[in-house]
Amino acid sequence: MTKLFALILACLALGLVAAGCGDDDGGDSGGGSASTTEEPAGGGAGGGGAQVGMQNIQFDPGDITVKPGETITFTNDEAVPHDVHKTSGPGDDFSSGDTGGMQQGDTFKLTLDEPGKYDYVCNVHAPGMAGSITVK
Ligand SMILES: [Cu+2]
Repeated sequence: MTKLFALILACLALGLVAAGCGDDDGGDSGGGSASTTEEPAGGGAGGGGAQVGMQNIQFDPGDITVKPGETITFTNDEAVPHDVHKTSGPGDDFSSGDTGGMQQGDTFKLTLDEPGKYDYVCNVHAPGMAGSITVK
């Protein structure tokens, strides 16, 4: 009886030790974990969009294609007043405001929801300074 009892005690003890060794010490995993995956810029709504510059009395680029609702930003990159006025295309007219109202550094943001082709000019320099936006 005593031997059996001792054996049972031994088994219990071993079991406890094994269990004790089994507790996972996960604290040592790689330290810094600095591998934060960076999301691509402009993934959010309204981020980025299309850019159209105004320089050398031209829109640059003159013809662009955007998705519906994508923001198009016109920027006057030179010391010559410009503007943006729609000449044809679906929906309501758009414009940057007064003729020649955009000074150097001024921007005009536009979004178009309806698919189609939109033509526009700079009224100061039309017809030579013109461009188009295709929405699809
Ligand atoms: Cu112009």
